[in-house]
Amino acid sequence: MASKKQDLTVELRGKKKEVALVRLTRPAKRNALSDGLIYALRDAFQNLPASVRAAVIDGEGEHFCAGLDLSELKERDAGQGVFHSRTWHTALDAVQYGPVPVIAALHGAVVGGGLELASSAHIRVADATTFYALPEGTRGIFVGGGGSVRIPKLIGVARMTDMMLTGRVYNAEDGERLGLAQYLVPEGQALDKALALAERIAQNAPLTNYALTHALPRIAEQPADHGFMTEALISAIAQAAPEAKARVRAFLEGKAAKVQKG
Ligand code: 1HE
Repeated sequence: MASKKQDLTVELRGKKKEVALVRLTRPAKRNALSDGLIYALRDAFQNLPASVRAAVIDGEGEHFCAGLDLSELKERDAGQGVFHSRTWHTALDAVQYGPVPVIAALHGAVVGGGLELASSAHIRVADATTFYALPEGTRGIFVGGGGSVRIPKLIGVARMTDMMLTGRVYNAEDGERLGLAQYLVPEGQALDKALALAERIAQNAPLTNYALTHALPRIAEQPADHGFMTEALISAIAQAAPEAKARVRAFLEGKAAKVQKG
């Protein structure tokens, strides 16, 4: 089952349709993010079917995403520019703070707004062809899709500043070493790896996944004292769920998997 909006498809995978594969399908323009595509992304993540427990984003063709559609960067005045940036914020917030964990499967160019989109996912899997850049600096503009908030959390302010000031491009190995991606796989294998991770994540208790995607990033922003309190609240809520009790009981009865050496 697949649905199609502007340059975007949503396909449900898995026995219970528990994984949504959200694909950018504008390869002729390197999946550049037009306004229509940004709205389609927002709508897709705000309207995931109830069966979905995890999602994967990928891009059709040789590149994940070339960022903002530069052909639409016409003469916006300052007010329209603010509105445009806020539209991106809404869409990428729908990715980060939607109902389920999201994994970005990366290959080829992950640049500008493409890196902003990838940064809004919870896990990034990159194949060996992946490269990362923030060409905004050299195009006389600035990030506007939440990159200045999210990217420093992955690689630090100094590295992002360098990428924008100098146009520095990081390759796939650099990206994994620095924390732009958590997984590095051979060419052509990012989607399969991301789908396998999504399938595994989909088996977690939904409340644990929700705590990880909604509570953890907020706890990390809180002063420690507030963070400890929020942690106590969310962990108490998670462990009170019948599903948590059943999972712990299964382990104690020797019916659940042990942690295996990595
Ligand atoms: C585009 C875009 C785009 C390609 N907007 N049309 N992003 C950038 O500055 C990156 C610009 N793109 C590139 O550097 C390269 O296209 C790539 C490295 C991504 C891919 O190179 P390549 O050789 O595979 O493709 P290409 O021949 O450059 O592009 C194929 C077509 O896609 C071509 O159009 P055509 O009609 O001539 O075939 C390109 O014009 C088109 N295309 N990228 C529009 N980005 C919220 S603020 C975010 C701010 C930003 O993201 S700024 C960074 C924008």
